[in-house]
Amino acid sequence: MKKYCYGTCFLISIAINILFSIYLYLGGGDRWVAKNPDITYGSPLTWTEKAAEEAEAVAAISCSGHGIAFLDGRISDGQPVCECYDCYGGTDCSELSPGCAADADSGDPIFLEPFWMQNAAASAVVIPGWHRMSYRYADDTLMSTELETYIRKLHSIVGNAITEGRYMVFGVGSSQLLSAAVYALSSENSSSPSNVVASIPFYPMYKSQTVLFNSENFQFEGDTNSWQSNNQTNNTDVIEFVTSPNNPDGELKKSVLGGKTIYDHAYFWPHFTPIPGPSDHDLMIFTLSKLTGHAGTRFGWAIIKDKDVYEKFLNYIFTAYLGISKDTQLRVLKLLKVAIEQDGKPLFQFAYNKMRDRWDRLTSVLSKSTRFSTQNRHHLHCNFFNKTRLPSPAYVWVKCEREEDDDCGAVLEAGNIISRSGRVFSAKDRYTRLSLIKSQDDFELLLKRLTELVSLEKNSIETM
Ligand SMILES: Cc1ncc(COP(=O)(O)O)c(C=O)c1O
Ligand SMILES: *[C@@H]1O[C@H](CO)[C@@H](O)[C@H](O)[C@H]1NC(C)=O
Ligand SMILES: *[C@@H]1O[C@H](CO)[C@@H](O)[C@H](O)[C@H]1NC(C)=O
Ligand SMILES: *[C@@H]1O[C@H](CO)[C@@H](O)[C@H](O)[C@H]1NC(C)=O
Ligand SMILES: CC(=O)N[C@H]1CO[C@H](CO)[C@@H](O)[C@@H]1O
Repeated sequence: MKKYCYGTCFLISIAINILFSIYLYLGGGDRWVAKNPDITYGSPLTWTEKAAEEAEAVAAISCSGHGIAFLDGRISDGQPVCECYDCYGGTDCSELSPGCAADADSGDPIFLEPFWMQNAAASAVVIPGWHRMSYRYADDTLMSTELETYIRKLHSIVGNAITEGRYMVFGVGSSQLLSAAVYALSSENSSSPSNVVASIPFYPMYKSQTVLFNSENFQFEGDTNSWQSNNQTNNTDVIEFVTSPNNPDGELKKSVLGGKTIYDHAYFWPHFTPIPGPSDHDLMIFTLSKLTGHAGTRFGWAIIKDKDVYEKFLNYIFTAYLGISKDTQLRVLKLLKVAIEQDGKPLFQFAYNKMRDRWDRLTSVLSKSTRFSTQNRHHLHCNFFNKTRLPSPAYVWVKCEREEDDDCGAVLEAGNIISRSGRVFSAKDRYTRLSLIKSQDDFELLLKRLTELVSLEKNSIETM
């Protein structure tokens, strides 16, 4: 009996192996090898194996959840060291320094890091040594057509911008496109420069770039509303920046002057605001930085209606920079493929939940305060989530209510919180900005310090 079985079982086993091999050979095994339907893999990995091992080895270095090791980080004992988040130290980032200040200053979008760790397999990309060495793509452009297609797809899924029949230009972050836009909208050879304006409080880069480029064709003129009230003639040439939602206060804004306008939509994503409908302006600028959180990748895009303006954009990007990195474009393509999975639900739900949770916890702390107030938030219908919801802006625009607290940043600093003062945004120092888009550790520490500050208020009332 036993011998009989050995023989038959052996034959059956061989038969199964043969059938399985034929199945794999015919491509049926792809579903085990990769989920990506675009690409079929026939043979085992050869030259990517070492790179993959290297990438996984560095990702496996434990930094206690309070830091990350990177392949291009500083090396110690032959391997990259942990780079710890603020206030954490030690070789594995496990030591929290007591009394460390909560730094809510920068707009570094680290809050999305956990999403990309959860989507590690889908978002990793391998770059061969010979990847796109040319200045140009095969169609003789500086921009990936495939990437452009994905950006248009993304906007149509989110419903936040009209892209049909519009031109698109890529830039090194949206920062490069902001200055390209001023150049493209300014009047050449005119007797007086175009006036660049923005509504206070505004993102300071508009002013600093315009000042830095110091052109004969444009100059920074300050606040839109005071410009409007002081300049009553119609024949002056103005370029208006409209940031919507606004940095620092999160407000959805519209053009005041209705002339040449640059819509900066860096934060016009469901993470931060209800999407009431698609933006349909002549010139709209978006950035990867606040969409997927990859500020370090330096990628942004402009959506342009007018052909002449588009050509001036291309001229600017070509003449000043010869286009943007092809490596960046490959990486962005991979990230956007993940972003549009399941019609964007995983990414946008993650980002919105995170922002909403932070706002809920923050407003619960600040509701006990009479000393600090924040911007008002109003319910709006969000087409993307198909529900009415509050905005959950990237920043809290804090106002110090006490007469004597006219330097709100200094008040927070005394409470061991670093913020960005109103003056940076050409506003009053009675206001200051707190970032809610940094790491979870940064947020937890910020909340702890704010709670301490607010409880001091209560004690002082009780002792009065
Ligand atoms: C309103 C606004 N626009 C543009 C940018 C620039 O972003 P990036 O150059 O990373 O695209 C920022 C960055 O914080 C911003 O807040
Ligand atoms: C501006 O002047 C330069 C040189 O005089 C000329 O080549 C260019 O075409 C002019 N541009 C416009 C928009 O008139
Ligand atoms: C500006 O132009 C508009 C329409 O062209 C006109 O209605 C308005 O009165 C003008 N304003 C001034 C101050 O000239
Ligand atoms: C949006 O929600 C409403 C009610 O909540 C529902 O009737 C409607 O079908 C939904 N629309 C879409 C496009 O899902
Ligand atoms: C041309 C003109 O009248 N420009 C004035 C517009 O208003 C600003 C103040 O906001 C003045 O400084 C300009 O001289």
